[in-house]
Amino acid sequence: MADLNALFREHIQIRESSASEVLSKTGYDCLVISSGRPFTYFADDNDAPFHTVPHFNHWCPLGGAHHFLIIRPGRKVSLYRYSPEDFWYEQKPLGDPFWTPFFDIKEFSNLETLKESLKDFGKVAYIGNELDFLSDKDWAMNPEPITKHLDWTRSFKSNYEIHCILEAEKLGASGHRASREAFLSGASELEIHHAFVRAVGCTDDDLPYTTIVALNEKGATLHYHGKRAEIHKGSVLLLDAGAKWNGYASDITRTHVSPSCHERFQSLLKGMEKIQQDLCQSLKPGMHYADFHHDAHVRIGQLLVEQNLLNCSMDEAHTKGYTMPFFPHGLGHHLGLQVHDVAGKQLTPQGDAAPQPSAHPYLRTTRKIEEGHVFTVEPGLYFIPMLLRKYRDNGGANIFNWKLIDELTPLGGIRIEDNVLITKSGHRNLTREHLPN
Ligand SMILES: [Mn+2]
Repeated sequence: MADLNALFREHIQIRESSASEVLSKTGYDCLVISSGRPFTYFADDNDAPFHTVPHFNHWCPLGGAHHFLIIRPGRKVSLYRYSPEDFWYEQKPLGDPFWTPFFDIKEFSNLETLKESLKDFGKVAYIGNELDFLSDKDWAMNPEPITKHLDWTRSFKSNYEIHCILEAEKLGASGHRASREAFLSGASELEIHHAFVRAVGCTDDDLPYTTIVALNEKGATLHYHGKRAEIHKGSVLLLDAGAKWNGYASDITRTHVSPSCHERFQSLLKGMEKIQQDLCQSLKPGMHYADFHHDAHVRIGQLLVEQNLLNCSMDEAHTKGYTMPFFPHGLGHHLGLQVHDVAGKQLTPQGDAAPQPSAHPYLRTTRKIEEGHVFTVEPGLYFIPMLLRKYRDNGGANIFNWKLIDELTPLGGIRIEDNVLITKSGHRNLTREHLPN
């Protein structure tokens, strides 16, 4: 069992020294970060499931609204914890979690009293969404030089964060194993989803994102959120589902086939599994994510030619863009407190944007790959009628094997996704440590 206390000590020290640096560079005395206020649906008295402001979670795993962190160079971080007496909603006691020794904790049962105590901090930079509540403060609200710097630091994961992501991988892996079994026994999308959350041991609100449980043709809708209860015994399951641990997410996709699935689709799946593993194996610091993404197109083009879906040379498959309708999304994105984590397109701590390759507008990660990054590697191959139509209508008639494409379209598509940590000399596949295949 990892020593969480020691891991967190190192994590908070990194946060403190980088906060001191940016505060002194930008001329602020104090950084205040709030955990956030709940979001209430329009014309309703129902709140959306509460998501803590990720900047807050980067410093402190505490859940719940209206807490404040006060960060001043050279001083222990203060946590003003909001804990009202309440008989409508459960207010859990703080208890004694591993992270409490690193904060000066003050409890407040009243928000106005808490606000009155937020004073004498000098020049304050505030991060959070309690802008109305704090409107009488003369603080700088979410100043970009600070938020960009904090986003940048979030893209280099500490050992504590890697530990949290690994725990999220372990939970996600158990969900994937249970879901695979459910699929092979003929379960519906809804039943497979239930198998996933039961194995993870959580509710839907605790998941890092809505599960994508797609049987057959639904795999070709990239963010399919339906849960059909009436369709059983699918030929293909595309399951994109992750778990959360202490605020950190895993984001895992597997594609499974039934034994009676179309043979060519099974060969494509084997091919994509190899491509995904080869792509992961090639990772090391210094590469550019856009080149990595391009490499995926080259390999998928080769597979499409080998499997007789494209009648052209392997070079033409990607240089002429014939892979685009089959693989229309980005190869991956940074991962951490957010599933699509921040700073994937950031070139500097100041916030300059990395150029977006014009051929790949959906790529969420366009910067150089560096030690400490955690991101997803998720190549896909889909049969999406809407994207294939334009090739069918003009010119592509001889290049694309429409007979085979039409046979495979009812099977949707393939995506395989792991979460990878970039190390000093290479990489570590965090997902495969818990879900080997
Ligand atoms: Mn993903």
